[in-house]
Amino acid sequence: PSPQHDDDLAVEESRPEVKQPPLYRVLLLNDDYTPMQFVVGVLESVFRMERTAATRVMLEVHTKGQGVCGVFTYEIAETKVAQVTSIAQQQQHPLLCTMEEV
Ligand code: TYC
Repeated sequence: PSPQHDDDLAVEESRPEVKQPPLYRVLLLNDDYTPMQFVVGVLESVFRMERTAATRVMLEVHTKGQGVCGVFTYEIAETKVAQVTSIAQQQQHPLLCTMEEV
């Protein structure tokens, strides 16, 4: 690459080579029907949370309407949303999971 941009200059080598990718929050939304234990299980399996953290996030969603499951790059966030949606649909729960740029 031509040395016209700062990122290409050898004297700037201690700086990151490229910009950080955009990040996305994955959110769970509350509903009246999905069992609490199912939501805790989803947070443990899809988001690799310990039972205590999963229970805390589930209760935050339950009381506040939504909650953050984690922050990821686009493809990882998209995959986790798809995993949650698939598991919920298989079990016929109306659980909704979405993502938004941080
Ligand atoms: N509100 C649900 C209940 O009372 C529990 C629940 C929590 C549902 C979190 C969805 O994302 C959710 N059974």
